[in-house]
Formats: sequence, C-alpha cells, structure tokens
Amino acid sequence: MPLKIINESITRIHCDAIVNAANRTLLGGGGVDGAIHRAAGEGLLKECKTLGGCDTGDAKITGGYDLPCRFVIHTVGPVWHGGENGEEKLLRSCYRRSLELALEHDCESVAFPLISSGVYGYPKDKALDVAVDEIAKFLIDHDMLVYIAFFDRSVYCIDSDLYRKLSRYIDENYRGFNEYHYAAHAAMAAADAAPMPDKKMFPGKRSSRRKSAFSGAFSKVEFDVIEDIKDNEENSDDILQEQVLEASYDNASKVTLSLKDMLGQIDESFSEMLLRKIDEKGMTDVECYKKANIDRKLFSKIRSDRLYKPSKPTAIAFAVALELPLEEAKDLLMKAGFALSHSSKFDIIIEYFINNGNYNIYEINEALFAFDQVTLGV
Ligand code: AR6
Repeated sequence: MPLKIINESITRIHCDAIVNAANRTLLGGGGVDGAIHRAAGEGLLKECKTLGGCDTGDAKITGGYDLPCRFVIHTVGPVWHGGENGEEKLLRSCYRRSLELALEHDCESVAFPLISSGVYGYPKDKALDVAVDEIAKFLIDHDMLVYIAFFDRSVYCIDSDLYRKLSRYIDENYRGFNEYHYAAHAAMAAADAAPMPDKKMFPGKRSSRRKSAFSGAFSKVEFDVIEDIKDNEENSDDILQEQVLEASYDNASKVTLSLKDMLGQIDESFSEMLLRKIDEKGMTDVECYKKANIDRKLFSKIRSDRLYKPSKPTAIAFAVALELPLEEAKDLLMKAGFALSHSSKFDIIIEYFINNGNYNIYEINEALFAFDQVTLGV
C-alpha cells in the first residue's frame, strides 16, 4: 500500500498507529510530543512511565487512549549536530523500528510526523528525504498505508533547487484558466467565422483540414490552445461523437456507420492498455502497482474490470510507474478520458518530471504537495 503526504495534525489522523517524536524519557515534552500527550489524556503518560525510557533510534508502543488511533509508537530521533555524527543512520532507524512495531501489531495504517525536524533541528528537506526513502523501502515488502503528516504546510520543504526549477517551469508554461479560455475561444470564434476549407485542397479529417487551412491565420500557440482545450474536454463519449460526426461529414448522403457499429469499434480500454504495457515492460503487477503508489485492492479492481475508469491521479500514477514518455503517457491518459494541459499546475508539474525522465513517484508527490496539488496514487 502507498505513502501519502498530508496536511493535518497527527493527533487528528484516523489510522491504526501514529508515531510520536519523543525524547529518551518518554515522559512528554513540547512539539508533536506535547500535542499527542494533550490529545491522548493522562492514561498515555501513565503507560509511558512503565516503559523505562527509550534509546535514540529505537521505538516503543503504547495504547492510543483518547486519540483516534489504536496505538502510539514513541520513537526518539537524533539531535542534529551538523550531520557528521551518525544522525542519518539513527533517523533511518527510527522509521524502521517504528514500522516494524506497527507490523508486529498488525497495523494496516500508520502516520508519522517529520521526526527530529523540530526542536532537534534536523534540516527539514533532509529529514523528509530520509523519511520517504525508509518508508518506500519498507513498502516494497509490506502492505501498509503510511502517512507523513505536516501540521503546517508552510514548513514543508523540498529541495530548493528543484523548487526553483519547478517554479520557473510553471511560470513559463502556465496559462491561467481565464487567459487560456479567452485565447482559445477567440481563436475558435475566428475559425468558425471563416468558410470550411475545401476538401480537395485540404484532404483528411475535418479538424486537420481546418487546421492546415488556417495555420497561416493563427499562431501555432493558438492552435495548440484549441487542441489542448479539446483534449481537456474529450472523453470517450466525445471521441465517439466526433467519429460519428466525421462519418456523417464524409458520407453526407449515405451514413454507413451506425452507432452500434461505432460502439463495436471502441478500441483498447484503459485497463487493457495498462495490462499490455505492464507485460511489454516485463514488469509484474505487484512491481507496477507498488511503483505507482497504488493500493493492491484498487489494482485488482482495475485488473478485473476492463472498462474501469480511474481518477486522473491514478491514471498518471500508472503512466509514471511504467516510465512512459510524454506522448505515451498522454495516450494512456486519453484511454481514461483525460489529458495534460498547460491550464493546470498539476499537469505542468507532471509534464516537467516526465520530460526530465524522473519517474520517482515519491519525489513527484513531494513536489505536488509543495505546490499545493493533489498527489498521485492512493
Ligand atoms: N502534527 C504533525 N506534525 C507536527 C505537529 C502535529 N501536531 N506538531 C509539530 N509537528 P518536534 P523533534 C512537526 O519538535 O524535532 C519534544 O519536546 C514539527 O513542525 O515535535 O523530533 C520531544 O519531547 C516538526 O516538523 O520533534 C523531544 O524533546 C516535527 O513535527 C523533542 O521535542 C517534529 O518536531 C523532539 O524533537
């Protein structure tokens, strides 16, 4: 099962276990530790007193008391002393030990704060890298839903170089909704006002004839905007309708294709294409859904229903897991009725990662989260 970064106080998460960033006494403190003890009530401190403390890098488990979780796993992160004093090793151990305890107690879901990244001073971007890396390693062999909770989104921190590059890419490519639609509608209105180009001069489909005829009159950008908008609005029904319209245009007097014939021609579905691509890549199903950060149950639903319609983040998660180049990713998305456009920051971020050949779903999700977008997978 997947890893999800969420914007929520850890004390409010409904899951089997939450992890506390504690100190070696396990007797409470400030930060997340204080918040957990306050929300859990006195019973938690009473039980903690029986535990005899905890070493740095290790973890111990108690009940959840008044919290909306069954267990609290208390782990003690390292204090940051510049990074040369075994901090990373100890921090990794906190995540591993906590996840092992969660497993021993049959937890199906567990939520972490960013251990050591507050009072203990571990740089947040480095702390996040360690957290994501250790959790991802654990999820290769185990099925669990793991959250990383950020109480305050403003403290969220991805690598500053990546942040800068992404911001620039978004600035260069983003066309806000209004600007985008204004340009597109102006171009479409002008195209509509002009006569339909002659079929002999501009053979091919109606849309491509129009495109070639007006390519002198409109900039490439305007046509791309139209195409993008059309892509955006397309779903399988629209595609079918377009095909029917094409048929009626080309055979004005004798429409030979009935709707039934057309329906019979619906080609490969999303799930069929997905399964075919998994085979072509020589991947196993498990490798693919894990790499897509997708829950096993959701994958079996997709596998058993050839007409399954995934959400857009799910469809993209599979395109990423399969490491599809942009055009192939768009093909897969289209099977689910979606497109990538420059009117959405989410789409631009996805495009950025695909174009840069970075198919690490956790890194993509970190970036999406940093830019306040929904993340991929479940
Ligand atoms: N939910 C999720 N994250 C939170 C919350 C919350 N409610 N509150 C704070 N954070 P810290 P540490 C984030 O200082 O660095 C205690 O006194 C916070 O923004 O709680 O491991 C203990 O007793 C930060 O990113 O833990 C220890 O003495 C992260 O949680 C010492 O602090 C961890 O911050 C442990 O220090």
